[in-house]
Amino acid sequence: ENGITRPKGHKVTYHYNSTVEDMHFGKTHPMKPWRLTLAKHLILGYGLQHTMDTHEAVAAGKDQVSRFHDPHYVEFLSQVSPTTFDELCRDPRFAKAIPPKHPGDNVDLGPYNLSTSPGADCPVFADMSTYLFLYTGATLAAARQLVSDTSDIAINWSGGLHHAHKAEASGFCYINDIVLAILEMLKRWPRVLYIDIDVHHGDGVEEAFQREPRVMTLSFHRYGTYDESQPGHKFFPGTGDVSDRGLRGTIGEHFALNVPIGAGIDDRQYGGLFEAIVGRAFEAYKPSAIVLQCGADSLGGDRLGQFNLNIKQHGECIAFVKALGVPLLLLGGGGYTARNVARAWCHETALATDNTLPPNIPMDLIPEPRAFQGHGNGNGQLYPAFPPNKHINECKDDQLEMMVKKLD
Ligand code: ZLM
Ligand code: CA
Ligand code: ZN
Repeated sequence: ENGITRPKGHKVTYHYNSTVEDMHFGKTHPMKPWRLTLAKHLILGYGLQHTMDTHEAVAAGKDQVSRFHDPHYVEFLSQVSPTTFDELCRDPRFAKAIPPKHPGDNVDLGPYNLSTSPGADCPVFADMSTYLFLYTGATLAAARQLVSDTSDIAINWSGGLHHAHKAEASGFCYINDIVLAILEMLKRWPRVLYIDIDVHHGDGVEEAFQREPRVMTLSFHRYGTYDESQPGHKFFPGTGDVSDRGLRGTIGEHFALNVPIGAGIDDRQYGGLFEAIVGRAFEAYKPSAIVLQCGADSLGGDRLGQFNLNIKQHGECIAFVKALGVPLLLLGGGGYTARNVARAWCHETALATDNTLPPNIPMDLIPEPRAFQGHGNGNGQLYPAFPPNKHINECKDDQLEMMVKKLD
């Protein structure tokens, strides 16, 4: 009755778990799983659940996670909590994973870059194991859905945690669900293209497949000096220069692409880069399936990001990839201004199901509108005008053009 319909000709599945949404990394930690509740409530408010099959995720098994991660690390993650952490640190099996302390470190790091200090990027928090194995379970279920042809587009907004390494947590990421999903997809398909529009470099995924020509990784990200007052301090994680093209001297060389970008890039510049590069990569590589990490920290007004994209352009990236017509796994990732993350991922769920949403949020349809009113200036608009990030626009058109040529 509100014009929301099922897509014709393709099927979408939505993978979620409410337990994941209730987790807390710590009071002021930028990663807020409740942004997923905001997104879900917007999606339900518009009635998009009727346009796709929804699947409640079950936890991934340790054996599944060990297909990429070190089994000791997986064991540690399966047992860790604020109460077991100290005891696990004394366990000789994990002792060698504790990094040496550098003078000036302001947080104590335990094994695998985990820490109970509140200021850590990868804190140990209550029910953390449950959280980790559930978001991973959701991504694996989504990947299996594509592999078995029971879905054409599978969505898990709680996944996309691209920084996790084989035996190390990094940048709010503990289990690399993306790598595990791609491994699942390689059981059926010869080539998988991974595209990453999170504002940070997708280093964990790139590293995992740096010797693997069956996976092409392509990340767009902020790269370079973080701000003028701190010369030498690089935007996290500091990798992903244009010259970084996969491991030299292996058959994986040339199957990684990186698009390092200055602060303040706008919609027109980003859209031009994205369509030129993704279009050429698709033509040349001919992937059988695509995994798209849709990190929403590339939006303007993000608490950590430095780009100035509007939801419209962020969504156009998703629409462009969808139009390529191969099985597609849509994952979340970063995104630190929660109300904008919810707006973006709701809009992108609508795009996946061929729906167009009205610009005003129908507040009466949202199960708990209080959730929107309570956080920030919820102005009832799905596509608000962003406060641009304060950064000077470092992006010059001629430099961006040069990059497209360099990548050719
Ligand atoms: N310090 N609290 C993106 C991952 C970005 C490394 C500098 C820790 C923060 C940040 C943590 C509560 C994705 C770095 C930062 C402070 C060494 C990063 C806890 C604020 C807080 O208030 C905070 C006390 C914390 C962390 C800011 N960390 C901002 N940027 C990055 C990691 C993840 O979006 O790509 C995918 C989900 N880390 O810059 C430091 C160098 C640790
Ligand atoms: Ca990226
Ligand atoms: Zn990010």
